[in-house]
Amino acid sequence: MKITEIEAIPFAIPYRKPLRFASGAVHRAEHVLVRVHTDEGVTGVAEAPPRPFTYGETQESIITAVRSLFAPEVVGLSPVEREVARARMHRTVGNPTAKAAIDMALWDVIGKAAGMPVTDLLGGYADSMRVSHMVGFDDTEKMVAEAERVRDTYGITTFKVKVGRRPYTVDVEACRALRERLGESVELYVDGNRGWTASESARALHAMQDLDLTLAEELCPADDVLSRRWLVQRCPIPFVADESATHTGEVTRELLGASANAVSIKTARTGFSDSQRVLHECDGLGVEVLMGNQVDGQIGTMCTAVFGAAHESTARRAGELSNFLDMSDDLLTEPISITDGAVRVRRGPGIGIDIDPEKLAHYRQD
Ligand code: MUC
Ligand code: MG
Repeated sequence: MKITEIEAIPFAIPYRKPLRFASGAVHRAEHVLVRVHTDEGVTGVAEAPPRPFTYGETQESIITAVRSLFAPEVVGLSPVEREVARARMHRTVGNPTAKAAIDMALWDVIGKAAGMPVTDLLGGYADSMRVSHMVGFDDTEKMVAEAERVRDTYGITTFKVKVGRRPYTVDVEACRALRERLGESVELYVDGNRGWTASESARALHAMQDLDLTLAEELCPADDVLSRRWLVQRCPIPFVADESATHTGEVTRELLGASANAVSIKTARTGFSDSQRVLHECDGLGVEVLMGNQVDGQIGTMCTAVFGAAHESTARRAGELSNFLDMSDDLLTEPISITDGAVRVRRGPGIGIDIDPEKLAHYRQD
């Protein structure tokens, strides 16, 4: 089987409610659908979400990278030559979500051709993942109301609270209200998206020490090297590297530099192949991981679930799988459902998703 074409299709779906956080906000899912075609009629799909505030990619840059840089290198290969495709794509630096979408679409082709779910090919550890819901910036009352609604509607009991506002006491108040109103039975952790300095972070952690937070993610910039190390040394809970650890080299630097001691894995930026590299690196070092969300749509969310459920250490924690709930629509023929706080992976071949042609025709922008 040979790869004959790689399509990069821009689409835009509005959010019902934008997600706001310290490094930016997402109002519309202006993503890129990547489709890998083969000479045997098997097609693989994945999506690339542009996040300029994290990776510098835009919808236009992803399309150009796929069409002009990567497709010419990958067309003509067999879909199982993933390492060849990877080596060729990595001659170009950056462009993580464009590379990741091609990698995951290749896995989708391989799964479909083999008649097997990709989650089984990756590891087949579990058939579902517990869901963690991200609560973005808002008035405290609205943040509490959203968490209560998500808990009552979907059975979700793990919440990542966005922090990093100034003064830091605004976020402390929101986290305190969430703990008081949701009770002891929910898990709460925080993500600062580099919004605070290390000293603000230390004061915020001190002010929240009685809230039983389980993780602190990217509270201050990793580039503030010494103060970040200072903070991580004093942090009483695992300090998660997310945007500072976007590939194995950065993971090594952050962990060995004592600037983090847990890692967020995002299939949107490391696909399946490089997510496995990051995971195995963390497993080997005895470092905790969690499955993060790049404000993914349902395609990206299913990719995260497929990878997270496949491995023991990613299935241990709840994965961030619910951002799509705030989108007004999506492209799948069979939408993802969250039941009893969990997303099930599908038993069909490949990633387990099909694109609805009418929805794609409606939302595509080219
Ligand atoms: C997250 O975990 O930070 C927001 C910015 C980004 O890069 O990802 C999202 C969620
Ligand atoms: Mg994060």
